[in-house]
Order: sequence, then C-alpha cells, then structure tokens
Amino acid sequence: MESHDSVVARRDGRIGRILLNRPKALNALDLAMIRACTTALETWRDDPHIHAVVVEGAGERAFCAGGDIRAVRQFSLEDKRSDVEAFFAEEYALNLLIAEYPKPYIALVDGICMGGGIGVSMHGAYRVASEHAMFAMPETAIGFFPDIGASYFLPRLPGSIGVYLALTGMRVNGADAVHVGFATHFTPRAHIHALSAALAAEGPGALGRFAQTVPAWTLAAHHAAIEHCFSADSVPEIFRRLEADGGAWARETLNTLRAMSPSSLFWSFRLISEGAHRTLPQCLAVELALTRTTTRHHEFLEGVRSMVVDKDRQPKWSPARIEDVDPGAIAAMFA
Ligand code: QUE
Repeated sequence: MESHDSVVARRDGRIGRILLNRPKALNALDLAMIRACTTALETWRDDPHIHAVVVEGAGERAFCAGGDIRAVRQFSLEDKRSDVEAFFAEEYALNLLIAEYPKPYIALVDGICMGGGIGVSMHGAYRVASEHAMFAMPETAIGFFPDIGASYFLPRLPGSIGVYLALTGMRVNGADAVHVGFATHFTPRAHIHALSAALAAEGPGALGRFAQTVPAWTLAAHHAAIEHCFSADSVPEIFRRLEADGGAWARETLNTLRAMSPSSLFWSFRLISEGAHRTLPQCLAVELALTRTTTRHHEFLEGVRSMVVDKDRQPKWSPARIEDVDPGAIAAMFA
C-alpha cells in the first residue's frame, strides 16, 4: 500500500486503516492528503480481504480541522483558478466516494472535527465520537459556506438544527454529536484504542460493544427556541425571531451571528434550504459551482486572512450589516 507522510494507509487484519497524519496542522486536508485517501479507498474497494475502513487523526487534539483553506486563498489571490478548482473537485469527489463506498467506513473522531473533517467522517456509515470530539461547521466565520456535502446532510438533521449549526458555526461536543446526528456512537477516549484494535480483529460488530449511553443533550433547554427561530424562511426573519425572543440564549446567538459574514449567512442559508430537495451528487455539484464565486469574493479573502492567516479575529465584512446585503448580489453568486 502506498504511504505518504501526511496520510498513512495500511492493511491491518480485516480492515484498511487511514491515519490523517499532519498533527501540527490539526490534520487539515491538503490536496496530497485528499489524493492519498482516494487512492487507498479505491485500492481497497475490490480487495476481498478488506471488510471495512477505519479512519483516525494523529495526535491528541484533532481528527481533522478542515480543508487547507489557507492554500485555497493563496491560489485565489494569485489567480490560480485551476488549483482552486482541483482542490474542491477532488475533495468533494472523495466525499462522494465515501458516501457510496460499498464497505463499512468508520471514522473514530477523538478531537476537533470541522468542515473538511466532517466531510471525511459524516458520509461514512459509522462515526464514533469521544468526549474530546468537537464538531463544527464554522464557514460563515470565514466568508465561505458549509460545503463537503453539508448542503445535503445539514437539512436532513432533526428539525432546524442543521440551519442553526451552519449559520452560527456552533461547536458540538461528542455526546451532543450523537444527539444531532454527526455521530452514530459515543465511546470514551480511554476505550478508543481498544475499539480500533477490535475493529481490525472483528470488523464493525465491535462498535456496539464499545458504545456507551450518551450523556444528556446540553442544548435540550434551547431546543424549542432553536426550532422556532431557525425554521424561519429567511436570514432577516431568523434575526427578527431571535430579537423578539429577548432571552439570554437568543442574545448570545445574535451576537454570534453578528460576528459572521452577513453575505455568507445569506448564501449559506439559501444553499442549505435548497439542499433539502437535492441528492448528494447534486448538492456537491452546486457547492463546487459556489466555490468558483465565493473563493474570489472579498468576504472569503478577508475571512480567511482574519481567522486563519493573521488570526486577528477582526474581519472587516462588506457589507457589514445584514440590512445592507443586496439580494441581487447573493443571487449572482449562484448564477
Ligand atoms: C473557520 C473555518 C475554518 C478554519 C477556521 C475558522 C476552516 C479551516 C481551518 C483550518 C484549520 C487548520 C489548518 C488549516 C485550516 O480553519 O474551514 O489550514 O491547518 O479549514 O474560523 O471554516
């Protein structure tokens, strides 16, 4: 089996193992890693000795913190459009390969799992979360949008939780991940290593034996408010409902939303609303088309600069207020 520094792919007993191995970058996916994962999955698809695939992240902090969005911004600034296109086209093709994979694909998420990391876990049959798991789709904070097939799976999470998670970028802990549907099993970190070994020896049957009862949903107290506010049919109406609520949770949520790119809130809301009626391949195609307009947009260049490159965390959005977002400019992003 081919083996790269940043991805270690190897056979182990009855399974194929993929280790995302760039811990200093929180295992964020670059194009070489995407290609290595794709090659491993294609090699194992028709190998009768491989009964399942297990994916893990190296180090204690992250499963995978996302895609290499810093490189994408640099390509875009240098007008290297074919490099931008290759990154997203191959990343989304990997997401679809995982979704359609004929063998159980099992992600062991024992740390940060955001954006592209959710793309290489959520589409698999099984996602095991530990108490150190932290799931989030934080793209509205960088002027982008929830991609990697999120426009397919977010509108299919219970109620309006997917819209809430997409617009606020709210972090979801390992137990809550099972409640909202990011994860299928909850297994504490102390047992993840034994689970991983058992998967190689027995296959996916080991999952149930290591799964523990999920602790209570921390957002239960706000469930009704989330459903009321985020089932609105537009971003301004979501803001109006949160303002009308007036409680501490609603004010906190408004503050979170006001820090996000207003334009990004609009195009993300539209994408997710429409995704409810599309297949996964359709969603990925629409997302790929949206990368062509968003990655050139001021909001993406400024958002990645502020949150990932310079880390000043003070992005200067333009327009800066949702009241000033031009619906025609949002519609043009999808054209
Ligand atoms: C919002 C995001 C991302 C982010 C930070 C945000 C994102 C992403 C990364 C990231 C993390 C580690 C890396 C890297 C990129 O950060 O999508 O290259 O090494 O991929 O506030 O959406």
